[in-house]
Amino acid sequence: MTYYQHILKSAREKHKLFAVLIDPEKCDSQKLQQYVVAINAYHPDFVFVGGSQMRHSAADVVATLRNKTNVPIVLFPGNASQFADNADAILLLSLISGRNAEFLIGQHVQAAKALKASSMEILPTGYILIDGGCECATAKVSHTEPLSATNPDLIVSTALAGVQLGLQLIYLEAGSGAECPVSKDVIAAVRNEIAVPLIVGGGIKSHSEMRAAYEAGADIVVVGNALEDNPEKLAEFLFYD
Ligand code: 1GP
Repeated sequence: MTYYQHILKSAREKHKLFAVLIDPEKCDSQKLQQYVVAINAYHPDFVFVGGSQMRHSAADVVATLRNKTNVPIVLFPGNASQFADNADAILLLSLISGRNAEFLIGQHVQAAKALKASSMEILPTGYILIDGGCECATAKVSHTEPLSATNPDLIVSTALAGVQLGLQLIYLEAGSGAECPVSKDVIAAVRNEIAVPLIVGGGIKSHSEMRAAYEAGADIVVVGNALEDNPEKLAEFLFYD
């Protein structure tokens, strides 16, 4: 079964998935070891590796995770220079909330041949940046404006257009470290109109915020910042009821 088939099957069966986001830029070898211990103890469904401001490739982090864990590793690259060919899959993000051609198609052209030569599964993803209450790195780096959280109509139309273009996943992103995660209303409005799996991330700091996202219709929740100081906090997301 491919990773996409697994995601589709889980979504159909309402088995919610959880991804830990590791930003190589913020993660030295000691911190990575702490992540390894927590991942092996609590078994998240995926580890996403990437970040919008990474100056280096993610290959070293991916290699360490591959040696020390069995978790599926998905690249979450901010641009073509972050490409690494040793992950299991890649979220090939097109920033469809913005109008910067570089992040809609430009970086993808740069990475296309290397991606074809790799054996990674490609997950074409419509990436929608939504105002999370503070200026986020993705907006800065991509020189795009997030969509207003108070205009669910535009967010829904953007997600619909992404699906109509053939994108297989929609990622609602409030921005790493967002003050306000994507609201239940926005998630539910998008969920109501699209059938492809829905990823939600940005500013999710607690089990209750995670659960709210799932209840509104998220299939995969992504948490990064909330685990950075203490990866053991993964237990609070995955083993709490
Ligand atoms: C960011 O959606 C992810 O791209 C995760 O955000 O770091 O705020 O959890 P946080």
